[in-house]
Amino acid sequence: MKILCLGVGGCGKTTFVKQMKIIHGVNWDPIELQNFIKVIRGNYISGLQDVIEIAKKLGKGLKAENEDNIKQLKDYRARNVELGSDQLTVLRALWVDPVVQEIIKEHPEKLTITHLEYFWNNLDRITQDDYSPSDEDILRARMRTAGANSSSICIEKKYFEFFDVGGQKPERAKWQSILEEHNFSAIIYFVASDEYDVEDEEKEFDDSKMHISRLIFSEIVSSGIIDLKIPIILFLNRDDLFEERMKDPKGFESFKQTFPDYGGGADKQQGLDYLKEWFTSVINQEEKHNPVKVHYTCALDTESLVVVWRTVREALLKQTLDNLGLG
Ligand SMILES: Nc1nc2c(ncn2[C@@H]2O[C@H](COP(=O)(O)OP(=O)(O)OP(=O)(O)O)[C@@H](O)[C@H]2O)c(=O)[nH]1
Ligand SMILES: [Mg+2]
Repeated sequence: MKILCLGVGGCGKTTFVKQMKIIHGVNWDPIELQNFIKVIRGNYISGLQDVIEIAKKLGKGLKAENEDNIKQLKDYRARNVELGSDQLTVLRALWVDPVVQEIIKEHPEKLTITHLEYFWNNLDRITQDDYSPSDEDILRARMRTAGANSSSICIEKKYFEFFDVGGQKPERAKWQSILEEHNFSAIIYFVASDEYDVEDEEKEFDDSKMHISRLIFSEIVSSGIIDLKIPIILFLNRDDLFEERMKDPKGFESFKQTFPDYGGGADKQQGLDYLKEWFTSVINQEEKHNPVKVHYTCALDTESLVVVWRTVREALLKQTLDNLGLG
């Protein structure tokens, strides 16, 4: 069974596939582990570079004594720089700057490295010479996917092949040919539910990332390039981050501003139910579209994903039998 994971950048496709490997006992090979170490250490660099950019856009200046540190940080390349004592001195000085802390606390939705604070809280462990990343570190590491990666995982004696594609704009241009080349049994469409008001990073439209995500979802369900029988599963993912934002009065206010007709409260379930309706309303029921099921997910939470995946897998197996007339 080939399953295609789609969704705009940062919505959790790669994290989900990592979870599938963790849940089904696939071991990370030494090369993969080395790569994760590089990615995680690079996340400190790109995460802080990103915070400095956000500060600039918001017109907030860091302390004058950090001017030189900012210059140094600019020259670091996330994929190549070692986190040696010189670099750590620069990073630590910037990290404790009040403006950096303010952005981390007040504008978490603007950060492209979602788990920057988690990594900082684990800095001593992660910078040790004999550091080996835990599953949690691996799940929280952020690296944009380029192209398509396929992972074949044996689940209860059946092979499932997960196709994880890049979701940033230049990557999306490749989706059509991937769809045409392969015979997918199902598509999982991911949405970062917490990103309802996040600006589109590619500045393609004035709309938020979530509006673009819905537009793309609507194109997929009505494009005609997907066999009408292929089930589409919508994951309203990052529901833990969505809950945090709804609990925060500023986050809730912004939700109401983004969706003026929302009549519910500052509640995770009500908010997600609204988003589910909003996304699925693009499906034209008249046209006998692909069956669409919706799940609220947290791709970091292994236990809850075991349950979600079991439901998805059973539905897919049933659908396959139905399509063969054996259901
Ligand atoms: N808290 C939380 N973080 C999540 C969740 N899902 C993904 N993330 C984090 O969000 C970031 C982006 O996730 P990825 O899986 O890399 O996103 P992607 O869809 O593969 O993005 P592209 O490869 O750019 O298309 C990572 O740092 C993940 O750890 C979730 O449900 N909850
Ligand atoms: Mg990815």
